[in-house]
Amino acid sequence: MALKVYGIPMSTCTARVLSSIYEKEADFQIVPVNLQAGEHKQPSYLATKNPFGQIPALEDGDLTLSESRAITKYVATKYDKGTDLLRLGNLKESAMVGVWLEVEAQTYNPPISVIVYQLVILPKFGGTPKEEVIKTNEEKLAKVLDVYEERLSKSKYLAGDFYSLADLHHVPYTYYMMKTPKASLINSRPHVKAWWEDIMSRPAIKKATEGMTLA
Ligand code: GS8
Repeated sequence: MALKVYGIPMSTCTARVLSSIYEKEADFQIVPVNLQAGEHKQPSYLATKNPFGQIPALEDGDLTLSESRAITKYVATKYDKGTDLLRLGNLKESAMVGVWLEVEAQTYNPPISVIVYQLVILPKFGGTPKEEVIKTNEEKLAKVLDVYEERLSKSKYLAGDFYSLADLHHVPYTYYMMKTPKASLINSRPHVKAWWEDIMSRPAIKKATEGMTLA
């Protein structure tokens, strides 16, 4: 039975889920959620998809999941075919994937999601970006990316010399930031830039980002 993804491809967290599904070559269908109409805040969505009223959600038979990063882990674990995203057959490698999954969620995502909100999402809805907020988060992200530059000078990908879910989780927000002048944060660091270009050359990531039309 095909997976059902509730969301919209232009949403960052939906794109994260779609990236993992494409990497695993799994069958799926997307069930669009009309955010403008507030469909994600309706009692039936809250009761059956996500009590926090957000996209994406995943349905696989009688299992319903929310939280994009939990969904990608489920997809990566469930399917043998496609890219080995978790390296579960190798304890040390999978532990390193775990480390960099945490780094993305706890350290990279907080500043980059603010930058993308300010420069991409807010202007789409008529808001004005706050320079001070952008500057603070740019400084934070620059420090994080200095660590990435060092790391990626020693290994091709974050968890080691293999592409993993940890790299994939960076895709959606980085993709939108690369459409802004803050792309310089990536482009000014040669190893980070090469890593990003490598990720973007992957067929699964090309497909997932095709739908990211917000920027
Ligand atoms: C965040 C989901 C989220 O922010 C996850 O799935 O990773 N931690 C969660 N969803 C946003 C769209 S971002 O692509 C959303 O649903 N926004 C509408 C709203 O909050 O009302």
